[in-house]
Amino acid sequence: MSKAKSSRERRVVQARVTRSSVNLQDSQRIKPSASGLVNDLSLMRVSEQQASSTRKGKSQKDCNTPSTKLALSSPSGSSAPHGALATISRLIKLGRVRNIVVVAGAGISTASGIPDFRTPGTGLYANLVKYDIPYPEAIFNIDYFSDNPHPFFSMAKELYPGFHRPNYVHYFIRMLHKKGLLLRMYTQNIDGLEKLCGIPDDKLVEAHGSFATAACHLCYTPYPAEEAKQAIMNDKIPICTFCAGAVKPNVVFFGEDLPEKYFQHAEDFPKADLLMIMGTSLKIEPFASLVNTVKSTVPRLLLNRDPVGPFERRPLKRGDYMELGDLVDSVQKFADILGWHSEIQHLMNCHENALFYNTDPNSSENSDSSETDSRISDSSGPSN
Ligand code: CNA
Repeated sequence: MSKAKSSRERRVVQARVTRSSVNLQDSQRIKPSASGLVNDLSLMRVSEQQASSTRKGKSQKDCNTPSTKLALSSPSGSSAPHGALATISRLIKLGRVRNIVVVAGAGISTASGIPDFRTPGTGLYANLVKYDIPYPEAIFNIDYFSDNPHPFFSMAKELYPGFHRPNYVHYFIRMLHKKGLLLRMYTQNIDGLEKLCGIPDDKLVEAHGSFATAACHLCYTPYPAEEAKQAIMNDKIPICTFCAGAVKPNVVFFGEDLPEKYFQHAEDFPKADLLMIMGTSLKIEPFASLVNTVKSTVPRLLLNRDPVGPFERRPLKRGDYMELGDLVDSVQKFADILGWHSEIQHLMNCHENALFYNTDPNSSENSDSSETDSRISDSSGPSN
């Protein structure tokens, strides 16, 4: 009883920030400081960038647009790459960026075979008939779960870590860490692929929880995660031994408190010198509004199929950049410009092989360079 109570009390004492599907307005960003990265560099003009984004938006499937060709050919060719990725790469190469905060969503995992929520046709929301629920959000609604946990459990069976592999995008983020550039990654994903690709715990905030632990949804009494998984995989409902409520993995539902670690954002975002937003529709609060809490002088780069959140406004805010299209394509292009592509490929191959053969992934990956930590390493400038 006391265990359950103290867990519940902790949740109440901590700021009452709960997950909600309502997207707030693009709130005011923190006041600009006198100097900042945006002012430091001769950044590409916003109008030029938007023209380029609009062109790409119109012909996302056409990989042969002149700007794409130029950016792809330039690392080894004579023309200097231009566009959002080239501008941000320049900042990184100049050593102007050392504390990157990554904000990510389901779009970074679609290349791993996990559907997102909102992509028309393939997203979970478009394929809800099999879960037999009255409206899409019901699957993550705690009251609905209380009445009928089956829809969530049948979706959970597909999302449980172990069935999917991280993709190039995850390893790109891992490379940011390896280069000593990642301050923190804030993910909405519950698939565990960030951890699986080797992003360390202290660099990761799983804002919407994970399957790593489980508890009763009523009294919060902890329950062994592995036992919960076994029950769910066998189409059974894990039952709380204390109050007989249904147990669920500690994935945050609408109306539930976010994990304590999420509140680290209050320190991280003001420290960021680049915000990268990847594969999210920025529709779920309070997470979505985090992107408005970096200093206004800090560049924000959106990598997504379509413009979302503050990137929907026209004209774009100064210092906002976006590369629209498939994430793996965009990230590979980014890695090409940075000169990191083969290093990421190597890291990915070594790590995946080691996981496959069940050996220590870190021994082979770090044979040619050691992993760094941006908070303790000063001298680890980006290499390319
Ligand atoms: P969402 O609302 O489905 O948005 C995903 C965004 O990513 C959309 O804007 C898509 O256009 C974009 N996108 C998808 N695939 C690609 C791609 N290959 N290239 C470029 N862009 C792409 O999902 P959000 O993450 O914004 O919503 C947050 C929810 C989703 C979280 O609470 C998660 O728990 C939940 N979710 C997580 C997973 C997972 O863990 N993998 C899967 C499905 C849903």
